Amino acid sequence: NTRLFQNHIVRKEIPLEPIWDFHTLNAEEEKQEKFQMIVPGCWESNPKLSSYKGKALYSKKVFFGGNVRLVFKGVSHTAHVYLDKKEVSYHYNAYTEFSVILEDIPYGEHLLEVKVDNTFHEESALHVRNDYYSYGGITRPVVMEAIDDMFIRHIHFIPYKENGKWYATISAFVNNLSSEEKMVTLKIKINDEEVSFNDKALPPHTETRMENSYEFRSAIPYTLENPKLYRMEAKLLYNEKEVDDLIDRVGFREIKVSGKDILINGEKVIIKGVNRHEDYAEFGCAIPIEAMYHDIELIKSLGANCVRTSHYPNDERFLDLCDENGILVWEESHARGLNEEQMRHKNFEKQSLDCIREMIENHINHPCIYVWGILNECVSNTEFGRSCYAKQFNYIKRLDSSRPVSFASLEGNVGSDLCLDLVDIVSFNIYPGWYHHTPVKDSLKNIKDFVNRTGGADKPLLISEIGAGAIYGHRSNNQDKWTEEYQQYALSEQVSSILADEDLSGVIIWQYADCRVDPGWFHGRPKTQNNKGLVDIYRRQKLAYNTVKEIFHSTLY
Ligand code: ADA
Repeated sequence: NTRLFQNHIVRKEIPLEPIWDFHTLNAEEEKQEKFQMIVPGCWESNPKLSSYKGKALYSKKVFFGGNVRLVFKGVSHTAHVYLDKKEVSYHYNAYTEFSVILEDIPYGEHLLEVKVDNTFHEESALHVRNDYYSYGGITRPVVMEAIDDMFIRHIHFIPYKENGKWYATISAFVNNLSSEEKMVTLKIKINDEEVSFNDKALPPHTETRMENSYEFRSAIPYTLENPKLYRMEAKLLYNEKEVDDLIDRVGFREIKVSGKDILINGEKVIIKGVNRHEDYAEFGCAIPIEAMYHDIELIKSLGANCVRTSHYPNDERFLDLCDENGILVWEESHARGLNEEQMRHKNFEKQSLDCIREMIENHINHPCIYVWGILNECVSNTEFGRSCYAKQFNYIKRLDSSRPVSFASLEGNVGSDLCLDLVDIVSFNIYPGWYHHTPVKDSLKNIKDFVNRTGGADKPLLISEIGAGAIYGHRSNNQDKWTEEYQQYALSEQVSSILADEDLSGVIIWQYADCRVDPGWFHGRPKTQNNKGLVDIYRRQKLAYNTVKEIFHSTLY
């Protein structure tokens, strides 16, 4: 399943069994060794391929015909899709969904193939050797759906409050694949209220957008304490017959910033969060739902109210879990630590904007998402860098102006950052007590003094990363780095200083769990992992987990 609830009653799914044929490919793209591979999954989960960087071919015979929508929730990280040996789709980036419409396919057996590449090839601007691992494979779910000539691609729902009443702007994106104009009616039901777009003409071979705002009288707001979700069911009718449907979940809540506060439904919230990579011991980035759920339980038990999806959009099932559990999500477009030369890569702009569009178009309805983030620790202190940040923020606001935007700036940019006027929330990643020994309070003062002299003054200020490394089980009382004791001490200082500072809107700890990193980082990353997790890659709790838990639980809000 791609989601944690039923998405269709009318539209039918064509089952795809999870085991695919799989071949590694050589440089000439000739088939090499054969395996069977589970989808979704990372090929690194196969002991023979645990460090395989290269190309591979997934193949599967499927019986179907007619019009079909084939959806890939994530292929890591470059994909070419073929039907009966003909290329039907290309997609770059592991962390966003893409789909292809196959029209008028004759009924019978067809060969579906996906060529996957996880190398840092020259077309790749965002997947580069980094402080996390770019896994290989069809790493998120795949679905095949039989569709009519007319189908609903998205229903976007943006709630807002006016004069004490709840409204929502609903935008529907409906496609007509046929060569004739079609008159349709779209009915959207939320709880016991129904709204509709009646007798709309869909021109041939195009997507039609319909939009309107409605009042919802019986709406119960979505809060962190009571994350009330509503089922939103859209049905498309042609000649009074139901030809397609789409079911999603929505919530009534508003995120605003006012002065230095972040407000949810008008109430100030203090962020107590964790950064999370999608990485879990032997599963790599293809985390099974049971393990995702375990993360949610550990994060809730920590007393955290936020996850930052560092540094890319997440599997939508994890967002579904956050929606259900009232956990705020800073969802981030893909990029980490790119220098100016990397940002001048010929594909950087297109790949970044594609990632932003795919993230927002697919995730806009999640009430848990309270910030759209971009470009973690990239060059926000040069004119060229600023032009990239500005372009991406403009693009986000065009796609969704209902949420604040931010980016995590580098501690080294205190004094030189040029982009703080572009955001709604100012955020800095800092490592006092780890990479340097300025006392935490002095580090915070330096940031505040600087921010107050920029376009970021009078905006909420978040510490989007802070932390220290520890190797699970490495215990000693000598206060040496990499011991669990030292990490516990450092985090206790860091987190309590931030939460005691009334000028700050909160903290997002680096990081929830240890993660694998690119081998090029081995020298500062024992075990080739980023060891700053509160839990290790198997989710075993380090001493710091309990210390942070105590601090989070004793901080109100
Ligand atoms: C940065 C970066 C993280 C991680 C962290 C660290 O702030 O955003 O991805 O690399 O530093 O562990 O040093």
